[in-house]
Amino acid sequence: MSFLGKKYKLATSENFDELMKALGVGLVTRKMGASVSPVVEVTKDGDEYIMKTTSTFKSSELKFKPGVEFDEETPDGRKVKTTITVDGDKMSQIQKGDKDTVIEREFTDSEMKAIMKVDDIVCTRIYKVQN
Ligand code: ACD
Repeated sequence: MSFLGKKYKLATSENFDELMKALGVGLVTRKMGASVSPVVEVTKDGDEYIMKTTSTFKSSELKFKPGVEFDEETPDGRKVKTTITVDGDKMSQIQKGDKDTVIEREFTDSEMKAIMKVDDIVCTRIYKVQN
């Protein structure tokens, strides 16, 4: 779990606008969302994980136990039922709502790769460890 406590900052992003469109996100939020480079940090407290995503536009903090469904409000304001599982350095997040979304994250010592899927849209975002 060497990724715990590391800060990963967005470096590259593909198809994020298409993904947001598929989720019904409006133009202004899409433009703002596309313009920021969020920083993701995961920590652990007992058997609970805390995933903080911070940006100048929106930030979020998810507290979860692996495999236990919880209520999440997405950065664009949708209410979804979320389950996150952890397998070594991989995390799989499933958001159930009007549109189901899957976010697969893989952490290494130097980067984190997030693959987000909605309908037939695949968005890939790569984050680099911040020094
Ligand atoms: C990230 C971005 C996380 C994006 C999460 C869900 C995608 C769905 C909709 C995005 C809606 C609006 C975009 C607004 C802000 C983007 C930054 C969000 C930070 C919490 O993990 O890189």
